[in-house]
Amino acid sequence: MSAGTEQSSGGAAIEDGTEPTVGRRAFITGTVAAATAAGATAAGGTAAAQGEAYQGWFDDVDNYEGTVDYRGEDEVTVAVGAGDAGVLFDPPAILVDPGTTVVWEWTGVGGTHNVVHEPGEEGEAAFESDMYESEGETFEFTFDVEEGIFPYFCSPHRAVGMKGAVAVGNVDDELIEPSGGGSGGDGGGGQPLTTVDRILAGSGLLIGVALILAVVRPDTLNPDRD
Ligand SMILES: [Cu+2]
Repeated sequence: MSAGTEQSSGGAAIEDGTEPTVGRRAFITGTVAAATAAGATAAGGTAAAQGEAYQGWFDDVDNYEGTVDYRGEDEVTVAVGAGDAGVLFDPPAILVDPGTTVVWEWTGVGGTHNVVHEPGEEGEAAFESDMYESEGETFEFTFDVEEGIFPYFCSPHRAVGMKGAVAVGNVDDELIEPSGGGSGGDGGGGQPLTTVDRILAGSGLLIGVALILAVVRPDTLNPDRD
């Protein structure tokens, strides 16, 4: 697996420290290198997981994190023109039951969009919408198949990653719970902080700073200790 090759760079940094003054500097360098290697390994693992179900289709899609599981619903809505620039589908990857109708609804952001099935080498597109720009326009398609994955894209914005996929039946991917319709999801989030909250938050920050200072202070790494 690739994890092994990622980690080797950390070891090399320590082995290079052949001078007599190795002590503290080598230790710190080694720690930083190990942390970096761990981060690189984690990122690599995520990328590998994404490729399997959709064969790389989502590699350049900014808002893809997994497949939102809408099984049990007769009708599912996907936004056309999401994200800051309005050039994303949201959610980009969904899982539905056979016979479910997917409704793409235009947000009015990002210019003109369409929804076009990418059939790969197997043949004709199963669905292709007209071009729309205005908020509230819709296009729908009912997936009357037992199983399958239907990648699709927006023609004007395919090159910037405006791509999605509908999986029917099941999919080999990380499944995400639907967020619940977008209204009132996180109730208390907008309330202002009380004074007590601020003091608690402030002291937490101070403790964090104190811990960092304690770690960095030279006498905590005293080479004469033994
Ligand atoms: Cu578009």
